[in-house]
Amino acid sequence: MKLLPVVLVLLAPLLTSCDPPLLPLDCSDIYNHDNSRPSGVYTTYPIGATSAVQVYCDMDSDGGRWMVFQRRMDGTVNFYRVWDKYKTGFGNAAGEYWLGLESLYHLTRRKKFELLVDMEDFQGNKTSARYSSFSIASESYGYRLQVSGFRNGGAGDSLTRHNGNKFSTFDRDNDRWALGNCAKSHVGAFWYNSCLTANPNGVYGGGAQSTMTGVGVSWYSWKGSNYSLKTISMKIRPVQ
Ligand SMILES: [Ca+2]
Repeated sequence: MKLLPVVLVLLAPLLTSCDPPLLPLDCSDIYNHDNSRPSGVYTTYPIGATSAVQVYCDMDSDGGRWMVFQRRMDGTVNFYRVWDKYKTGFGNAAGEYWLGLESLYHLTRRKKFELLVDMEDFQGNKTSARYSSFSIASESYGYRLQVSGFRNGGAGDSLTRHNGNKFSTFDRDNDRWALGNCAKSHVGAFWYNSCLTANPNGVYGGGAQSTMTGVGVSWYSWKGSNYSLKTISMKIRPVQ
């Protein structure tokens, strides 16, 4: 009867030495390990130990812990890309980038996430939209989007219309427009319906565009279909 505590005490150092090294899945894991970490670029492992990927963590907005999976800010990265690039990701975590659908799928499969979309126009006005639930399906289901629970931060809701749609690129037409390809006609890649109320991966260009209708970086419920935003970022964090 007296042996058990002794055995546990002897085993304790062994058990703790078996703890795996910290391999954060997302920005929330980084924050929870050390909540003094500032916003910036961090290495995460959304798919597993061999899948190190650089991401931008927003540790400031509304309590922080946000993992950015999409960001436009200066037009330096081309977002008109093929399916395989949207699957694996591209760009630079310190600037414009797309994390990758495969990483997003593995993240949202493991935990329940909420979504924040931050945006800014060329006059310096900033606003946002928030969704209490965000996940995507696997590639065999076209990375179908599940988004719900809209809460207005001033930008209005331009994403609920995309709920339930598969992802489409110019070389992979999964949209609901039978007569054409939304990714081609709107020069982007997204969970297109037939076709869109938001085009975060559209063509980067300055503000109001009279000659580039519907192809800019848009969020219809805030600035309409012909205004291409200065910045937009889509970020997720686990629901606590
Ligand atoms: Ca189509």
